[in-house]
Amino acid sequence: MPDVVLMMGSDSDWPTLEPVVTTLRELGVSCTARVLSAHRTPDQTREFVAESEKSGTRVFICAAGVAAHLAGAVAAHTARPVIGIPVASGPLNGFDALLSTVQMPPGVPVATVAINGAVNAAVLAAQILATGDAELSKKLVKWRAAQTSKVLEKDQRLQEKLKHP
Ligand code: RP5
Repeated sequence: MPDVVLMMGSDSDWPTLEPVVTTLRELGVSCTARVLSAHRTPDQTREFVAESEKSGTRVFICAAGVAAHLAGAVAAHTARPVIGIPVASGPLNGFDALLSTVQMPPGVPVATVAINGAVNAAVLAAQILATGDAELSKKLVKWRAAQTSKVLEKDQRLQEKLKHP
């Protein structure tokens, strides 16, 4: 089993979550993705968490919309870090999922990123793994430096536009 597993409540969440996989791949972190729901497939969800933990998964990323209990349900079954992504689906645009994901009782944490925060979930997972992996730590520093360069280039382009309107 890869270091990171991404679990999502529905395949309708996938377009929002694809950047989790692309970002982890950019960083060279092994990952897989599954559709498993806390409400619709509770037994399979519990079994998958136990199986993943046994075979070496180190971080779980769980994403769901509306009454989003997937991350909390997974956190109830593992002591490995769980990152929650509230997904904006349904009439409340993710506010419901945000509260369902973030408001965990003391003792069962879910590290919740922003609504639809796929990239940050991937980066956070990599940062957790990098605490024990010097190579990955270097890759993360490079990835952040590339991000800095992109912003500086954008600023440069804006300055040029302002000079020559
Ligand atoms: C949640 O319900 C899923 O995570 C998804 O965001 C939402 C809608 O699911 P579908 O009806 O599209 O399967 O459990």
